[in-house]
Amino acid sequence: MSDRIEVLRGDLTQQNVDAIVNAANSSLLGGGGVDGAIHRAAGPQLLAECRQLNGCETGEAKITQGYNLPAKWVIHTVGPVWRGSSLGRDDPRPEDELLARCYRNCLQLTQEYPIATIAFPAISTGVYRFPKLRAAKIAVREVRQFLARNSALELVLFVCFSDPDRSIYQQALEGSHRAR
Ligand code: AR6
Repeated sequence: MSDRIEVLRGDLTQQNVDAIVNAANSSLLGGGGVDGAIHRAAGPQLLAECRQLNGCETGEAKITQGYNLPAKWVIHTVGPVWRGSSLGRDDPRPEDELLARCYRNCLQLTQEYPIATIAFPAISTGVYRFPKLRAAKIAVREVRQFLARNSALELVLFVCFSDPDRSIYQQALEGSHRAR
């Protein structure tokens, strides 16, 4: 495994990193899941800043301060709603590229701001129903590709909310290792 990728079970809002990523919706005005947890932990100033951003398209990313969070920055991205079958077969789907763009655009912002450490949740895999292993493979592929080109980013954390979710990321990491 790359030294610069770690998987852990935990609460994203408690991570001591430069930036955490929010799995938001296109309004950027809060919601449930990890989005709700981030807004609760960051405090009302986060919502006030988000109101200035005029929303965000699926696959795009926008940055705010972290306010009461340990993280200095929050990168808000909007994952795709999974519209494929519940089996999540391997045929390519438009949602795959949209999810990949979320990771790429969040990672790109680390080059434009003083961000050396970043923590991601499993974007789109909750309310938006993206199949979890499929999403983890896309996340791992995009992060590996970015790290291969960018030495400034020191650490990428995948923060999972449960042990089964953590195992899925381990599987995705091991699979991508074998494929290289
Ligand atoms: N730390 C880490 N992971 C978490 C946390 C947490 N505190 N809370 C939830 N997760 P979701 P989505 C995991 O539904 O699918 C919101 O209402 C969760 O177990 O938060 O992208 C937004 O406003 C799951 O694995 O995001 C949007 O409307 C992952 O985070 C919509 O949900 C993502 O689940 C976005 O849906």
